[in-house]
Amino acid sequence: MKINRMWLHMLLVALIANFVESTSCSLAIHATSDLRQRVIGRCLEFQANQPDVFCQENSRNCSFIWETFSRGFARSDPCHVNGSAFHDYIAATNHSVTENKAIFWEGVYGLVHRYSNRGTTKVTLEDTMPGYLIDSLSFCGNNNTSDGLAGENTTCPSYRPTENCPFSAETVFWTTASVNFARSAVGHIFVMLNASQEPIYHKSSYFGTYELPNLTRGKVTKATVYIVSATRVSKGSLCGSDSMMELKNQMADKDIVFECQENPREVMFIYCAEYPSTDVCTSVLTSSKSRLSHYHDLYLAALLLFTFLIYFVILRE
Ligand SMILES: *[C@@H]1O[C@H](CO)[C@@H](O)[C@H](O)[C@H]1NC(C)=O
Ligand SMILES: *[C@@H]1O[C@H](CO)[C@@H](O)[C@H](O)[C@H]1NC(C)=O
Ligand SMILES: *[C@@H]1O[C@H](CO)[C@@H](O)[C@H](O)[C@H]1NC(C)=O
Ligand SMILES: *[C@@H]1O[C@H](CO)[C@@H](O)[C@H](O)[C@H]1NC(C)=O
Ligand SMILES: *[C@@H]1O[C@H](CO)[C@@H](O)[C@H](O)[C@H]1NC(C)=O
Ligand SMILES: *[C@@H]1O[C@H](CO)[C@@H](O)[C@H](O)[C@H]1NC(C)=O
Ligand SMILES: *[C@@H]1O[C@H](CO)[C@@H](O)[C@H](O)[C@H]1NC(C)=O
Ligand SMILES: CC(=O)N[C@H]1CO[C@H](CO)[C@@H](O)[C@@H]1O
Repeated sequence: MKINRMWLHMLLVALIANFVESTSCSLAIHATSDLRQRVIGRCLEFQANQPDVFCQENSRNCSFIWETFSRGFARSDPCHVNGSAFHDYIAATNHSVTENKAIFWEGVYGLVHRYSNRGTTKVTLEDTMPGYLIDSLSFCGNNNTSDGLAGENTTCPSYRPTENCPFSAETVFWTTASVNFARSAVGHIFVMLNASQEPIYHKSSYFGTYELPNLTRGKVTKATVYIVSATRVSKGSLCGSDSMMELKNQMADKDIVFECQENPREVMFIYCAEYPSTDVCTSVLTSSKSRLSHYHDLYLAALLLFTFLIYFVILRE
């Protein structure tokens, strides 16, 4: 689940193809090295950060979790991993998702995770245990190694399914995790989408294919879509697009109330902290500045009034 990174990597790969041999550590498309240590380390860290949830009695066994994960794809054909390969892993890591906090997304990897703030503001799949442990890792099976896992010098197929590689370990993992996350969503859900994707909502996206169909009717009551655009938009131009109408209808089929917001302030403040000079940010920042100077004017007026009052009191005495 890292579309922006994927593009970045493709660009990087194209740019530095000549240096591949000497810079293997920068290439995420290679199988992640020290996979076991990293998954177990993340597992310990995830639980340590939430002592109230994963207290002594409820703590999960990270070695066991690693075994359920690696067993899923060890020694298997890199492009035809069994569809139930990660069921044990999901069962071992699964937990409930806080009501009204689940946020789904497409094409906004960096922004949605800065916004969700590790599950504080909202909860993405990558903020839950099943997703957190595996986020941005690259992995696949290999029959030539002692543990059956691809080593750091092997390239693993991406999570994006292709015709020749429809069921890579990463594809099967993220589809299974996405389906499970959607089933765990309760109450008011959120969906962050990227205005530069055409169409903004696509039925064949991860969200459209694995998540939306698995939202539970009656359990999920309302959906708010946040559309993020780097340029200013006239009100309704994105929310009124055909693909949003299609999404609204699909939600209605599940009795989910649909709401759509273009460049919502709470998201744009996060976005603009990183990209202050983009077109949309200059307007967001200007409007908050003018409000500030408005307060400043009020303050000056109050100060002036106060001075006059003091002046009259002193004059009278
Ligand atoms: C944790 O799981 C591992 C692997 O399955 C097992 O060997 C170990 O005994 C378990 N530890 C505890 C404390 O249950
Ligand atoms: C790997 O080896 C196992 C056991 O020998 C075999 O069952 C499996 O088909 C092999 N997988 C691949 C992808 O060759
Ligand atoms: C996939 O795994 C399930 C459960 O382990 C098993 O019943 C099924 O036969 C497997 N399918 C294939 C094609 O190997
Ligand atoms: C995971 O947890 C959610 C919420 O508690 C539940 O709805 C779902 O059925 C669970 N899935 C599995 C595979 O245990
Ligand atoms: C939206 O997608 C475009 C094109 O892929 C990308 O350049 C941009 O960074 C994305 N926006 C966000 C907020 O991630
Ligand atoms: C495993 O080894 C065989 C024989 O040396 C080789 O043909 C094959 O490409 C290797 N597979 C991987 C995934 O490295
Ligand atoms: C990967 O390749 C590098 C450079 O060729 C080599 O030093 C290293 O031992 C290889 N690692 C593995 C696990 O084969
Ligand atoms: C209950 C339900 O609709 N499950 C669906 C979840 O998503 C997968 C993948 O699209 C479907 O195959 C299931 O039928």
